Amino acid sequence: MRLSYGSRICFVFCFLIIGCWLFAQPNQPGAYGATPSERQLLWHQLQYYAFVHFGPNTFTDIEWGHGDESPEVFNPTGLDCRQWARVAKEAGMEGIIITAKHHDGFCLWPSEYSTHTVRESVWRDGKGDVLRDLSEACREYGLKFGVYVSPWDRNHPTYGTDQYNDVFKKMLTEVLTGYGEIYEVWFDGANGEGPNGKKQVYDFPGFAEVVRKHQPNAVIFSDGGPDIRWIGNENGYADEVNWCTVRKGAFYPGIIGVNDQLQHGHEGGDSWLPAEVNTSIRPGWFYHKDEDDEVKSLNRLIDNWYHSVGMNGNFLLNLPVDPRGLVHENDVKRLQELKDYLDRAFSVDIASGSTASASEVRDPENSYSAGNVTDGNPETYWTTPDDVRSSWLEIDLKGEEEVNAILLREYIALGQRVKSCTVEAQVDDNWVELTSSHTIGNRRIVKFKPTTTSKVRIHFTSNASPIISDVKLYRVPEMIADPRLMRSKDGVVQIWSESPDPEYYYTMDGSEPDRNSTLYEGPFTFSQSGTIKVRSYTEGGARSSEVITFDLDIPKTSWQVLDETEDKNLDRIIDGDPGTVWYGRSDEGIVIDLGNTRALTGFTYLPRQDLRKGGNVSRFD
Ligand code: FUL
Repeated sequence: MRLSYGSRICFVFCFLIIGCWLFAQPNQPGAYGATPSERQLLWHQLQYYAFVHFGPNTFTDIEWGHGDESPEVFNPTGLDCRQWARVAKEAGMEGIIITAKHHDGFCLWPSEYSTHTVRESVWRDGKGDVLRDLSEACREYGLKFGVYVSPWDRNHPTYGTDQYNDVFKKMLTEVLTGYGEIYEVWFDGANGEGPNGKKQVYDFPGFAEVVRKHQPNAVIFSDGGPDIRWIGNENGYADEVNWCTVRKGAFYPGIIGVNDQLQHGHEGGDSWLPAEVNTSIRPGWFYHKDEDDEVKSLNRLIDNWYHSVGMNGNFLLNLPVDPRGLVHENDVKRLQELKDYLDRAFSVDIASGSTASASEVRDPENSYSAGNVTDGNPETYWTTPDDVRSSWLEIDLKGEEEVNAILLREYIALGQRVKSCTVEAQVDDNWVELTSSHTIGNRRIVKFKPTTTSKVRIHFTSNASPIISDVKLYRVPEMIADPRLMRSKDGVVQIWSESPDPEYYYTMDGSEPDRNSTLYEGPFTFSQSGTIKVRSYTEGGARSSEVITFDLDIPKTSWQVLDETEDKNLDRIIDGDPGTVWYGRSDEGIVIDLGNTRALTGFTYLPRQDLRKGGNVSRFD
């Protein structure tokens, strides 16, 4: 074969570039175990983006539409996707994923393959298209655009037959080809009955092929990937052990009973499948007016941030758009408070540019020195010879600084290696332990007690030589913990919090408490239904927490759990104490005698709180 002159020039040029690169990176460490794909690496550069749940449920005030709602219920009075994008951008978010179709089957775009869409609604005389508006707004505000498309469809007449998989692929094709670049496709594993009472056997490999064909750079999310996995809970909590690796085939969309494994991943797993951490800013995914004062507190969102972005995950925070078609003012306010906290916490890296040394350096003549971890460049890294499994890095701040948080990053393009680490500071010539942690992965942020020091040392235990690209140190603001409240079975209310010695002021008439409200002086009896709002004050009133609202329903004074199983712990489910737990077998019923006849319209239950996972009821009668 004879190459043209142009091709030869091109060939020589490529050869030179590769040669220079190899020369610049001699003795480069090899990859360890599973590594991320290009599209996963792009996703790892993100941290925080919005989920938007919007559709007929927004207007019918329910979470799961039945699919038989009239399309006319969908009628936002002032839909403004530019407001959503502006709010997300100002909150520091990097993208928006919209429920293009939820389980009720209603399409937010005028799909040719359904008669249950915006086209059939009265909104904008059936000429509107939410995906068009939102994709354009995202482009205008420099945000990424993603789509949630529910395979479960309680409206489509073909659901439950082979034909439906083709219908779904065609719908997907419309979404993936009509609205520009899409960065993430979110597949919900939920699989219930359709209008004909049948369930669907989903063709997930076929759905993924459609995504790859039309949006090759988009990552596909589901419980089991193929690109991004669910974290195993909807509360917004990853765990200290969070491997990006999993055993091939261990997870698939809709899998149940493995939430614990989803949360932790598998050490040494042969597939790269990192976790996305999702939760809603309110209790529900969709908007409900009666949740306007149940927007998660700033403390709670900060906690979610440290347990997602700070625990090797990306944070997907849901904003339930309201019936006007806007992100509600209360949610906007909270998002701005979170942004303000994050700016105050992370805009100054105290370790930036400081010198660093290490127990060992791979090939000291070349570019793997300890100083790479403080140069602010995530593409440079410190590493050791191949056989090192236990090592340390020391950061010299050149002068005393007060620090209370550390950020660590592994160079994950070459695999996830660190199993655990311990952080120490030199205080009065002694090394004192500040904190310890398990896995690192793409990003780990750990808070510790404010400490004044000039030297910080991190010890690593790893499954292969450690490769660390970043170490940053911060002085993050300390928050006043949210007040907590509990009413015992006999109606006695107690208020407490994790902050030392605050004063609590409360109201029972729905007004916002301040220091003129009732001071909490100890447990008191509250034996009716109603709302108690509490705010804590510290430093003689100079600093205060947010107001936390507690809705207390029917008092349980006359309740009794009928103990048919001799299980002494049954009383724990009505003792009002969120810290006590009752475990039942999944087929066991519980009988509660309310002591008198009452008209009931619903019930709530509180799953186990301490593990931040598990304990959820999946079915009940
Ligand atoms: C779940 C759905 O059933 C909820 O409605 C919501 O969309 C959540 C994000 O995923 O599986």
